[in-house]
Amino acid sequence: MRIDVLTLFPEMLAGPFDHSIIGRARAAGVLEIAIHNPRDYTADKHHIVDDYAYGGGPGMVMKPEPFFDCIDAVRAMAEPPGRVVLLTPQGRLLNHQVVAELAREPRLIVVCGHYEGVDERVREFLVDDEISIGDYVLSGGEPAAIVLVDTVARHQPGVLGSEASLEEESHAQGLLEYPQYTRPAEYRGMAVPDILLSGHHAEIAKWRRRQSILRTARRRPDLLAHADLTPAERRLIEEADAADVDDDPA
Ligand code: 4G0
Repeated sequence: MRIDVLTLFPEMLAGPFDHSIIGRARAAGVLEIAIHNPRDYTADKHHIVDDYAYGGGPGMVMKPEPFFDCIDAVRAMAEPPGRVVLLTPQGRLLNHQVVAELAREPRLIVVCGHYEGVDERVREFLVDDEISIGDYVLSGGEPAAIVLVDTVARHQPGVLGSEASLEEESHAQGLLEYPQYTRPAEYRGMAVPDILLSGHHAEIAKWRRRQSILRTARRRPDLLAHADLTPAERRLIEEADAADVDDDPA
């Protein structure tokens, strides 16, 4: 997969794309990332990328020409043309399903906006998809682009340790993850649950499943609507609700 990112602040993206999951995906050759600055595609002496809003009002609006010209040039660099994704608080909310959908694309062109937004003609005639990473406003789209690229990179085959790890992960199953422990077995009087030290793999799997279900019911009941639970597991939630079992502070 190839991802082209358009940003007026390329320095904000260089570091994050060289490390951790994204760095590994690039090193493995399953993800190619190229960063472009629309300012480099301006023709005027001062390389102006923003202007006052028609009709007045506070704040600057990003001009259309640098985006159209930059995307024309970027499209000519590789095939296929690629879906143009704008990161905006007005987009559809990013979740596991949207990530999986985007990760199947052979190429994405990701646009980071700034100021009060971008000229509406960019959105209407250049952008194919508008995505939001959550219901809050950022100073610019760059942090959202890092989130989008990271999540999409994790879905590329061969990026995570094993193919199974993505499927087992939180949200793929529609459930939150179970609690994890490592050594020591007791630390400052805080013990690891006995079951995890027992070596009974079937019992451990049952305990973890139960923890995932109860934790999801407690913290994110909205996720349970789409979770694949047996009737017995649905009853478990009702019993837990009644008895208030579970020592989760959340
Ligand atoms: C476009 C994304 C870009 C329009 C970008 C702001 C939050 C997100 C930006 C605006 C962003 C998100 C209309 C304010 C840049 N903030 N939630 N800021 N407007 O994904």
